[in-house]
Amino acid sequence: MLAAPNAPPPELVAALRAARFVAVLTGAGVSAESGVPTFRDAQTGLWSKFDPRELATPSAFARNPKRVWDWYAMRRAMVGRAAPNPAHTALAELERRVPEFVLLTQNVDGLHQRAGSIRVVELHGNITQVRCSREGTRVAQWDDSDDAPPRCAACGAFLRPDVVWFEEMLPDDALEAAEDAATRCDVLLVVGTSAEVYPAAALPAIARRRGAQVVEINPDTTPLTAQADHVLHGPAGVVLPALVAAAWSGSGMATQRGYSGGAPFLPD
Ligand code: BV8
Repeated sequence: MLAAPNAPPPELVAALRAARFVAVLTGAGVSAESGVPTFRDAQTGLWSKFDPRELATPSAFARNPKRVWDWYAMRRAMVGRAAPNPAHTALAELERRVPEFVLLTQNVDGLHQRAGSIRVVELHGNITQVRCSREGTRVAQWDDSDDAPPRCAACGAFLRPDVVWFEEMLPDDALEAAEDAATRCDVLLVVGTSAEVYPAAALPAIARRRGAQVVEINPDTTPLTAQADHVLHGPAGVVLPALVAAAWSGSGMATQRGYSGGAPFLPD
């Protein structure tokens, strides 16, 4: 039973309120409370049932395109049934409270955007999107008939999920935005990730080297725990709303991006 965490440390609350640029790195744990299984959870994790090498690599798709397509179709349906949870909502709220913000996610479920987050960088793509496996062009419509995977209307090649598979490079613009955020942020929140998949797992060390405060939010320990400046052990859906509320509720004026110094913006 995940105990309610203690109140966030006051020095962290102060750092968050004073931050000019807050960056957030999320993993599957932030969607766990939405019923989307994580990867590594021993029982419920996707990787406890399926071998990533057999499903999330270009060679797996080449070997058995139908198996890979069906697996992603199953996950796409699961994500379609899920809804953002209070962790997603709190991050959308945080974005509205700080002068500069970016959310770097390893998740392909699109739940951050559905919760109202705007500045989201999808490091590993988005499972609700599909593209031609040869030309790379995204397609909006495709029929999920049993002759899976469907083929590209232009060149006849198989369509594939618009995600980054293992042994595939991340999109340049996403990687650039991530490295820029890690080097310029004052605070980096690392939420719900086991910090084992690279290059995403290298971002906290970059931020720390540049003097940012690194905060881990996770019920368990990870390879990052020992290096983090603050560790909040608990479920993101409980810890994040508490942290945002502690930083901005009842404490008078809060900054609001685009806030132009008129009548003070009072938190609701
Ligand atoms: C690449 C999309 C060049 C698809 C994904 C350096 C060292 C070692 C290996 C490498 C290296 N550099 C590159 C590699 C290889 C590889 C890699 O990192 N391998 C790992 C396994 C060691 N990286 C790559 O292949 C990358 N590409 O490097 O290209 C190249 C070219 C040729 C050959 C080599 C390299 C591409 C990586 C992206 C792969 N695509 N996803 C899909 O989704 O199907 S990765 C996928 O798995 C996710 O996106 C995510 O990144 C990762 C899962 O991690 P998490 O999200 O953290 O989830 P996990 O379940 O592990 O953990 C959940 C956490 O949440 C836990 O800590 C748990 O305690 C916590 N939690 C649970 N409940 C809650 C919670 N937290 C808060 N609240 C809760 N309620």
